[in-house]
Formats: sequence, C-alpha cells, structure tokens
Amino acid sequence: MERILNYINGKLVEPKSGNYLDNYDPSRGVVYGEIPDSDREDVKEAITAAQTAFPEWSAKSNEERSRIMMRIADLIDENLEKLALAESKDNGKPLKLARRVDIPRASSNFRFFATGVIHFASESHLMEGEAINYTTRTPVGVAGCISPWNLPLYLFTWKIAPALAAGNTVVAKPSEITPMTAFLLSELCIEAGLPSGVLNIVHGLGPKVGQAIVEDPDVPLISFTGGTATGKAIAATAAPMFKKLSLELGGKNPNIIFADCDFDNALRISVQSSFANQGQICLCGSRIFIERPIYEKFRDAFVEKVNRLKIGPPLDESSNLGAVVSKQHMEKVLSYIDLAKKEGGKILAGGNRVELDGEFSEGYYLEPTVIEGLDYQCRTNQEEIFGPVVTLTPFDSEEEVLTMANSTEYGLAATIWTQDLTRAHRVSHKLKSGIIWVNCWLLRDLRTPFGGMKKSGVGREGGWEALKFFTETRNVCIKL
Ligand code: TXE
Repeated sequence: MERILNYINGKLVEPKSGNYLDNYDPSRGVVYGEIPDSDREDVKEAITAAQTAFPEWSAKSNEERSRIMMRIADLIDENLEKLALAESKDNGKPLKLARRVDIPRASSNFRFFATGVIHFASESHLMEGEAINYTTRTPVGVAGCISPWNLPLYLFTWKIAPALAAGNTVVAKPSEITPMTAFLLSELCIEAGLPSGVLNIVHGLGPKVGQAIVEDPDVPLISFTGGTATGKAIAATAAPMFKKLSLELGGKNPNIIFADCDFDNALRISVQSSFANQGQICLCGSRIFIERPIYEKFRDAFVEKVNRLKIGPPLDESSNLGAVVSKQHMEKVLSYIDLAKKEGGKILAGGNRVELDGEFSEGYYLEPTVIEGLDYQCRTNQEEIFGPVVTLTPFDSEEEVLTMANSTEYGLAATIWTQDLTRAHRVSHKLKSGIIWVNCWLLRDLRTPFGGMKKSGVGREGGWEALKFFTETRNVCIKL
C-alpha cells in the first residue's frame, strides 16, 4: 500500500484524525494506496502556516520567487518518468499521454509564471495637466486552490504557479480521486527549498477539505476547477464573504465541420478532440456538427477511425484509450449511453464497457462511442457526460448550426473546420464560447485568456489574467 501524506508548513504530516481513504488504480479496479482523510483541523493548520509564511514570501523580489519556482520546474522535468507513471496509475490515462502532455505541462506552468511575473507590469494613466494615476498589483494573502481529477498535476500547477509567482501563499487541495502527483510535487517543493508554509497541500474529500478552505474567512481568494454543480456550491459559500473567485467549470463543446474543410485534418483531429484522455477533458468536442453535403462521408470515415482505436492498459504503448477515472464515473457515462438509446439515438460505434484480460479484468474501460440521430435539445446533447461519447448531427446552414451550438447552458470551447477565412471569423464571433479553435484543437498559448461563458465559469485563467486574479489592484491618483 502506498500511503501519502499532507504537506503542511514545509513538512509531510499525517492527518490529525489518523483516518485514511482508499486510493484506486482504475486500470485494475483495485485499491493501491491510502490518502489522508483530512478535516477542518488540518485545513486550519495549513491556513495558519500559509498566513505565517505570507509576509516573508510576499516581500521577496519577483526574481527571488522566480528562482525557487524555476528549481521546482527543473525537478519536475528531472522526475518526468516517475511522475508520468504515477499520473497514469492514479488516473488510468495512457502513460504516453502523461509523459507527453500532463507532466511537461506542469513544469511549463511553473516556468511560464516564474518568468511571467518578472515581466508583469502595471499601467499608469496621465490626465494631461491635471493628474497622474498609477496602478499597483500586490499579493492578496492566502489563496485556496482546488483542482479536479482529469488532468491532475497539469491543472493543480496551473493554479498554484500563478498564485505563488504573484506573491501569495497557498492552501491547495487536489482531487481525492487522483492525489498522487500532488503528493510527489510536495516532495519536490521540499527538495527545491520552497520556504515552509508557502505551499500547503491538504488531501481529502471535497465536502470536508474543499468546503473548509472555501468557508474560511482567512482565505480571500478561491481558484476552482471542477463540475458546475460544485462551482455553484462554492460560489454560494464564498460570495457573501466577497472573496475573489475564479471558477473553471464544465463544457459541452461543439465541433463544427463545414463542407469546405480540410477533410483529412478535420477527421484526424476530431478523433483526438473526441477521445483524448478518454474524453475526460473539459475542452473535448462532444457534439460534432457536420454540414449536410459531407455528413455521410465524414460519419463513415470517423466511425472507421474510431473502430481502429485501441483500448488497453495505460502502460501499453499501443493503447489509444486507457481506463476512465473511477467505477462511479464509468457508471455515469454508461447511464448516458443508455439515455441516448432511450432518446432515440443510434449507436454507430462502441457503447459498451470493455473487459480486458488478466489483472486488468476489473478495470474501468469504455469503448469510444459515437451516436447519431439525436435532437440537439435532448439531454444527451445538453448535459456534460465527460467521457468517451460523442454525437453526430448534420446541419444545413450557418444559422442553424449556430443555434444548435449555442443551445446548451455551457460556453467553454468550440472548434470550427473551414477553409473560408471570412466564415471562420463570422462564426467565431457568434459562438457563445470563451475559447474558439479554427482548424486546430487544444493548441495552447499560455498567454491567452482561458475560460468559459455561461455556466462554464467565472473569470479567466492564463497569462496576465491569472496574475491579475491573484493580485489586488490599487490605483493612486496624484494631482500635478
Ligand atoms: O467533480 P467535483 P467530480 C465535471 C464532469 C464530472 C462532474 C463531477 O462532468 O462528471 O464534473 O465530477 C472538490 N467544496 N468535471 O464530482 O466534485 C473535489 O474534491 C469545495 C469537469 O469529480 O467538482 C475536487 O478536488 N471543493 C471538470 C474538485 O472539487 C469541493 C473536471 C472537483 O470535483 C466540494 C472534473 C465542495 N463542496 C469534473 N466538492 C473540468 N471542468 O475540467 C467537491 N470539491
């Protein structure tokens, strides 16, 4: 059994209650470790440590903070293989994906904000002949960072890095479903010489540990990524205390394929945008809209490609899809496939659990699933499934596809495939999504604003947006 510990005030410590939760290996469906079942007392200790560390950390120069963060980034790179293996085991994702995407992105997050903060500048506004204004952006205090299970270290560091770079101290909670790489990060932070209390990581359940962070009046900033229902509960708790809130929530993203697209690219990348990480990325395009003249050609080629995807153990280099994250999540996704059938959908590919051989026979594997024949307003097409399930829907005009694409309560990301530049601009501006990709998907420049409209969230992460979120703005006006 691998037992992990909390990271509080620079030390790896047991939860005060002495209680632990099971940690599952989804590729085998077995418990392989224990994680602290922390509670309010552990959180309080972490907040006190962060408060104590704040004056010194916030007073350091940007260069000093940057130097320590760069050391953490280097250590992540040096431990790439160990971290990728841990991520793959904890989450069920293919090792090659963790090695290529998750872990390199975690070190990039540290490096990006460690260097970014050195270049971060604020504005001054001259009122000619009257006054000069200048703006300062200073660290706020203790930031609460709560992250999900789909891209564990990637999203955890996406919050922690800007919070620390801006001079805040942090109390963070990774998902209890995938806590392992956050624990390994705490060991790397100790090795890098991060001062005690600057980053504290408390493991445990959302309603216990997460809620205690959100409720505490000494945590003025909350950055959360996760489900929309949880985001709503967090906002309800935090809003009366006027906390700064960044909420990165769910998506039901449209992938719009016009008849004039570069067919082969649209096809190849649509398979990725549908099923990467077993469809468990908030940016996956789960509703594919195809212009009528190429509907059948695209559908048939897509189904053929999907049927060739290999579902297998995460460590197997040939696996395209690994396991989904938990039994509960697998059952949720399967219930949506049942719902789709009841709603009149036709399953063109997949639709079932996959039972692998030997030690993987109890793992949570699902076939990549393609469904057609559903109304765009049905529940399958409106609710976030967050698994390897996509629907195909034909459309006849731009107006029609915009109505369908914008019909959900979400507005995170959208993809457009067309060779017509004017149309790409026109449609982009009419889509109610915070992130739009034209002829590509998940091409990320960390300087760009990242986040969604409607129930996909509040605020934007990334670049200066993140550094602005993690600082308090003050304007000074001086009469000339
Ligand atoms: O997420 P939760 P769940 C979507 C996806 C998925 C659904 C539910 O549709 O099926 O959300 O997933 C912590 N106060 N996404 O239940 O619960 C929790 O411990 C404070 C989309 O796993 O939102 C974890 O650390 N914190 C998403 C984090 O919140 C609380 C990624 C996210 O868990 C809390 C994941 C509370 N009351 C799921 N309750 C995306 N946008 O990428 C839970 N938490």
